[in-house]
Amino acid sequence: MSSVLHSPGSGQDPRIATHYRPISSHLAITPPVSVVIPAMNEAENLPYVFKSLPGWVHEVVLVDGNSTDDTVEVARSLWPDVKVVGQRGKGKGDALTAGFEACSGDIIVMVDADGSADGGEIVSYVSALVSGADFAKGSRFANGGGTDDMTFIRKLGNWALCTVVNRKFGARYTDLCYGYNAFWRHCLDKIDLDCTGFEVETLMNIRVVKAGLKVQEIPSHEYLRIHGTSNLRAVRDGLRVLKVILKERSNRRDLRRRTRNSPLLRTGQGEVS
Ligand SMILES: Nc1nc2c(ncn2[C@@H]2O[C@H](COP(=O)(O)OP(=O)(O)O)[C@@H](O)[C@H]2O)c(=O)[nH]1
Ligand SMILES: [Mg+2]
Repeated sequence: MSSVLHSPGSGQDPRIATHYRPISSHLAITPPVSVVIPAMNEAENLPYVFKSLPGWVHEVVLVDGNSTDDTVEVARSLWPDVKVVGQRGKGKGDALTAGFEACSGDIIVMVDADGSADGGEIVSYVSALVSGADFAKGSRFANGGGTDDMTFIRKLGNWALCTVVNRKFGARYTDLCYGYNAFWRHCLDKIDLDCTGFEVETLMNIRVVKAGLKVQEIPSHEYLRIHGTSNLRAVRDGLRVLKVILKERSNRRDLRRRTRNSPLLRTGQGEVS
């Protein structure tokens, strides 16, 4: 559903129509929105995921992690226009990287395929982006957010890692390892993703703050995975996240050292924050 409106008083030639798409009773937008869904053996959960997606999204890109169930067939039957892409390697980070490359929208939303994310929240993410944010970062621990899916150990680990990121990178995040986020496509050039596993969200959250992008947290509720079990292993993946934090920290130190020693950068050209 899309309509053509003229912005009142814009002084624009009325013959140049801008296509606005209503996304709520209060908001109509022009940028096309792509939804990326990484899915590995999620056939049973996909009906819940697709049912909650708003009809106004421009495209849905499903990244299949070599599923051995009917994930791809079910996705195609539920959303006939779904763009199905494969991934080169393994892991959620690898899948998202492939999915982002395949997107044609200006806004990209990441949604898990396990039924834990409510597609009805997409409007809040998109509203934040069209209001000026570069990156709309879901948070289960911001006021109004919540989780039914995290164990005590996962909450503790996420809190500890989030605290380290806030201290080391000057961020003010309330959540770190959460898969529901949205951003303008241009952010991809600044964050240059190069990881394969569940550390992907942490890497994105660190690089957006390092790049000086405008980040807005969106309160989000994470529901229980409906069928199947999580692929995440708290200790193994927690250590991977920690490794990414330390690596990003040391890259930052190297960069500062290089800045101090480089005559070009010392004169203020190509400022490094
Ligand atoms: N394509 C793809 N998707 C994956 C992979 N690993 C996890 N996912 C998907 O990423 C989402 C989050 O994974 P999940 O196992 O629920 O982890 P959790 O949400 O952290 O407990 C789900 O939609 C998974 O199907 C992978 O290697 N490839
Ligand atoms: Mg999950």
